[in-house]
Amino acid sequence: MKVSAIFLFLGLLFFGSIFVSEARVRHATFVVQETSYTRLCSTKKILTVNGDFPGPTLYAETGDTLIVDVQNKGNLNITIHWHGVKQPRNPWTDGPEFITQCPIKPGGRFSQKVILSDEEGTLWWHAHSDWSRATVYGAIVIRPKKGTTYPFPKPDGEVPIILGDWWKSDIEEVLQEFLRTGGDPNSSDALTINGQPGDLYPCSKQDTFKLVVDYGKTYLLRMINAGMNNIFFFGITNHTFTIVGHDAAYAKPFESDYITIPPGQTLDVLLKANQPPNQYYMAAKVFVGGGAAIFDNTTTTAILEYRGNYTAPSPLPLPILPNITNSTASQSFSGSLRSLASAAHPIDVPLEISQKFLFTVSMNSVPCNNTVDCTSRNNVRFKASINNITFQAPKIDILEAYYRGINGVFGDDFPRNPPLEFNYTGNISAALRTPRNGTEVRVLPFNSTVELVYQGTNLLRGIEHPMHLHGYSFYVVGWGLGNFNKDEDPKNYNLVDPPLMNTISVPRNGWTAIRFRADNPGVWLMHCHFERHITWGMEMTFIVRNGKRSDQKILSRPSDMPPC
Ligand SMILES: *[C@@H]1O[C@H](CO)[C@@H](O)[C@H](O)[C@H]1NC(C)=O
Ligand SMILES: *[C@@H]1O[C@H](CO)[C@@H](O)[C@H](O)[C@H]1NC(C)=O
Ligand SMILES: *[C@@H]1O[C@H](CO)[C@@H](O)[C@H](O)[C@H]1NC(C)=O
Ligand SMILES: *[C@@H]1O[C@H](CO)[C@@H](O)[C@H](O)[C@H]1NC(C)=O
Ligand SMILES: *[C@@H]1O[C@H](CO)[C@@H](O)[C@H](O)[C@H]1NC(C)=O
Ligand SMILES: *[C@@H]1O[C@H](CO)[C@@H](O)[C@H](O)[C@H]1NC(C)=O
Ligand SMILES: *[C@@H]1O[C@H](CO)[C@@H](O)[C@H](O)[C@H]1NC(C)=O
Ligand SMILES: *[C@@H]1O[C@H](CO)[C@@H](O)[C@H](O)[C@H]1NC(C)=O
Ligand SMILES: *[C@@H]1O[C@H](CO)[C@@H](O)[C@H](O)[C@H]1NC(C)=O
Ligand SMILES: *[C@@H]1O[C@H](CO)[C@@H](O)[C@H](O)[C@H]1NC(C)=O
Ligand SMILES: *[C@@H]1O[C@H](CO)[C@@H](O)[C@H](O)[C@H]1NC(C)=O
Ligand SMILES: *[C@@H]1O[C@H](CO)[C@@H](O)[C@H](O)[C@H]1NC(C)=O
Ligand SMILES: [Cu+2]
Repeated sequence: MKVSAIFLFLGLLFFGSIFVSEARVRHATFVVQETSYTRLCSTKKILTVNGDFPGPTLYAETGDTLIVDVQNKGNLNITIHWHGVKQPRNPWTDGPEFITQCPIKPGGRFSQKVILSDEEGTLWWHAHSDWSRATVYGAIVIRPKKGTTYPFPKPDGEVPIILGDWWKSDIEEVLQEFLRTGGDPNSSDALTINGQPGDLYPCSKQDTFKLVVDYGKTYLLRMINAGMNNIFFFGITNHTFTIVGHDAAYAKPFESDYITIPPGQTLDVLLKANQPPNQYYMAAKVFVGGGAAIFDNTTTTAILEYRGNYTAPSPLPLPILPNITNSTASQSFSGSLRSLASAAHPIDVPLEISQKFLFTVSMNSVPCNNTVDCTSRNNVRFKASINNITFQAPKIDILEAYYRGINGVFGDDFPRNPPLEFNYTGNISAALRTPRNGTEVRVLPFNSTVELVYQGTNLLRGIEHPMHLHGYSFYVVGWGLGNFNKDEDPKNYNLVDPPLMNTISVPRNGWTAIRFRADNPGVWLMHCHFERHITWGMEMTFIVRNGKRSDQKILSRPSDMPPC
């Protein structure tokens, strides 16, 4: 009896690991609604999913499909984006408003298919309409499917650590004021870890996020920067991290006392609980290379608590993080990311390039007539651009217009190169600062191989830009400071183990080169992940054409697409 039961059990394990590896379909319901939350001693209503802040974590295994029934019971138009999910052939439910769909209006709903393929690790979802993503976000955890394993010892525990920010005011009011004045938006009043500011802020001690660990065990921290406008430094007092993944791809492990994480990016980080049992601070603060901009100069904390019998010091010492303007620290961390590039996790970086682009990413200004709001800025409003085009959102989404052949919604002439060559990172004449408006896309043939160099400029002022591409991950093959040199810099590209990312921070007054194969047909947004920059117009769209075979074409349009 006993023996046969054990055999049955082993048999199940055996078959389980060999045969039950087919991708599964999982279902979830997201009800977008207004919910009261108290932070920093005051209560306000925020938009949430299912009443949770941060929102629910979606769990999946590699290759699964999730079907999320999104219901808008809030008071604003909303869309939801699955950040870093490639959605093969399925731009329909990618989420960016007026790019792949019109927003879900209050009372409306949209059943969104989230098709995972080779992503493994940590991704996240967030609103992609107005500034709702300030509170509408959550983690996507993608574990190895049955029969496969992590390329490192299985951690004893895992936890999403989501960095964010909090405004005392309603985020919609912050946005409206920002749109009206044309200046910088108000900075946040607090930074957050898993939705909590932590005990350095008023009225926040008791709800500070706490991670309880056992001495000797290893924990996988699934780090996500869901912040609106800032790159973060993060660390834990007396502990060293081992970085093992980024943007749902595996990394060559390396150690660091701190991490740098731009908005949009994720990092998988192993934490060994190998210090004397005690309480330790986790802390995050912003990194601002650009200097002059308004930013939140506070520190958010959470507590790493070992199980045991001890008296914690009071106050707890903070981790030593690079100071707020330390670009070297930011760049040397990001520059340490490498693909695992092993037999089990090979890379596939395009070597022959068929489509080459140089895109300037710039801060701009336009004349402003409004003497009330603009005088303090010499009568200008801030804007941003890619190749000197400030994106204008269309009234009908680009995907719909493309699919149905509706003319006049977008142009297909997004410039391959900057319209004007100048010393991008030098002292630039103010006369060049005014961009032009446009709703231009760049069409890519199916399966073309793309190299895109982002060139930061010093047009209004130099600043980092965390650039994010929908529908793809890309290899970051090079970066540097100053102007990209098309003859010299490619000689130093890393084509051996470049990191596979969906978001990469272009250094201030520097450049970053990425490569990808355009094998996912669809309409895919590319933009800076600083929310103020996307609002100022730092975005453009790629349309990747269908291939010849039936399995290389965009899937058919879901019948419940939200109407425009
Ligand atoms: C933005 O900050 C200014 C200055 O502190 C304040 O007067 C204003 O009310 C703030 N706006 C919002 C929407 O919070
Ligand atoms: C943390 O490290 C510092 C410096 O090495 C040391 O003085 C301190 O005792 C450590 N804290 C704990 C709780 O071990
Ligand atoms: C940020 O805050 C720290 C600590 O309060 C202070 O020393 C520093 O001068 C501030 N930096 C800026 C740029 O305001
Ligand atoms: C914790 O340690 C203190 C001091 O060493 C001791 O008095 C106490 O009994 C211990 N408590 C437990 C639950 O072990
Ligand atoms: C950061 O480091 C630089 C160089 O050491 C220093 O000039 C600056 O004052 C520091 N800033 C802060 C906020 O500590
Ligand atoms: C910047 O950070 C790096 C790495 O943490 C450190 O070695 C360097 O001294 C820091 N530089 C400044 C100016 O603070
Ligand atoms: C400023 O406003 C005036 C009147 O409203 C208008 O005639 C003028 O063209 C405007 N100038 C600019 C640069 O927009
Ligand atoms: C571009 O401007 C930078 C900063 O002013 C300067 O160092 C550099 O020499 C200039 N490059 C060219 C090619 O003029
Ligand atoms: C951008 O385009 C505008 C309008 O054509 C032009 O005035 C400006 O000089 C251009 N700036 C750059 C950097 O190309
Ligand atoms: C660009 O668009 C903005 C906002 O839609 C508008 O106010 C501005 O006049 C436009 N500029 C040009 C040069 O068309
Ligand atoms: C894409 O192009 C490569 C050559 O660059 C070729 O080997 C591959 O078969 C093509 N893939 C598809 C799906 O057409
Ligand atoms: C919601 O979106 C629709 C377009 O789909 C637009 O007509 C409407 O004005 C928007 N409502 C708000 C409150 O922004
Ligand atoms: Cu930007």
